Amino acid sequence: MLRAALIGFSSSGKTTLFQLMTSARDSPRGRSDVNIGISKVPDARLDTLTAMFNPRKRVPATVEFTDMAAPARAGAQTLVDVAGYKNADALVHVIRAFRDPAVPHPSGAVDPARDARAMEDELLLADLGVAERRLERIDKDLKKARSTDLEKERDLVQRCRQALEEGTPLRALELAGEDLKRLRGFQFLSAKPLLLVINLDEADVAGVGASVERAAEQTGLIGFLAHAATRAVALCATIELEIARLEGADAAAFLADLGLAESGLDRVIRASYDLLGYMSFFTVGEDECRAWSVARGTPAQAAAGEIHSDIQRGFIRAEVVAYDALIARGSMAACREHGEVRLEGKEHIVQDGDIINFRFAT
Ligand SMILES: Nc1nc2c(ncn2[C@@H]2O[C@H](COP(=O)(O)OP(=O)(O)O)[C@@H](O)[C@H]2O)c(=O)[nH]1
Ligand SMILES: [Mg+2]
Repeated sequence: MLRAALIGFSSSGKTTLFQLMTSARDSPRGRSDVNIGISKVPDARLDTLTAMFNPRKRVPATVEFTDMAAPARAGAQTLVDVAGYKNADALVHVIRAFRDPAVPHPSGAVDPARDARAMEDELLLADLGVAERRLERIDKDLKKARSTDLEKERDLVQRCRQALEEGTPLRALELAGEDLKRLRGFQFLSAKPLLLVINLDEADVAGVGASVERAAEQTGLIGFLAHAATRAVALCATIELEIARLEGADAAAFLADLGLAESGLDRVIRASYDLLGYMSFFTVGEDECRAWSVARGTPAQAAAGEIHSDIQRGFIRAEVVAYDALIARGSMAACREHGEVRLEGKEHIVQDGDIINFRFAT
């Protein structure tokens, strides 16, 4: 499951957004300052499959959101201590753009671009600390014994340190392959994909809010959209909360009034999903129709592991039908007749929308 952490300065709207996004809520044991909740990934294909198979259960893919008490302003608290950020696949930075004088801004004035930069600086600083500590450790170890592996790691971490010192977030290095693997263990915060949620003023939703570009332009955040592994969504958390309380048809009418095609909830989840290059495959049957999320490029055997480690271990074959083929033929039986159910091996790369039946031995 995809895990996203909400970050942002105090009173930016994190908890409001969290309430909007998630149904379940709880705190890890002994901590009242952390909320963890689950969001369902909206996917019309799952609705279509559910209508086709009429299963007892319909289970969408999910995203986990974490909301924590955060620094009141830049520098007030180091982020690196916060384990929840480190374990996240992506960071969702909630940026205050609403003006409401009844909610004081911790830095005195509303300035979205300043907050975005300040948060980036926090991430860079936290990572710089991690990189420096690691380099000290590596140097010590290299004095004791030579190791080409450690030397490679030193070169990489030095490259990271240099980037951080120059103010470049590690996500901009677009590391791949072995470098990426080496870096994974560090959980560098600035290496994580970043979603900016521009929390607009009520008055701006219907106008600038209808397009992210316009909202980013108006709030001075347009420059950030060009950054690597960075995306933005513009919404007004309090209005979205109102919409979420309405019934389906009323909610749709409210959205249409504002000139919006999709709720903020759906946009945030979709953007997080895209940002990480996630996609869905489906399992179908009378018992349940279910969406599973995996990163693009995931082979069939690893995808099976999303469902159960036994299925991954005992993997024999995957029976795969493309979503469009199933919809065009109308049933699994018809797909079988037309040779559209393929038998794939463990290396087969799962495609978005694949309907898969895993064959496995236990
Ligand atoms: N006017 C307005 N107020 C908001 C909006 N989003 C959040 N707030 C208010 O700002 C205050 C702080 O919000 P909260 O979600 O607790 O911020 P957090 O500290 O980042 O978790 C609350 O009183 C919210 O009701 C918004 O879009 N517009
Ligand atoms: Mg909060």
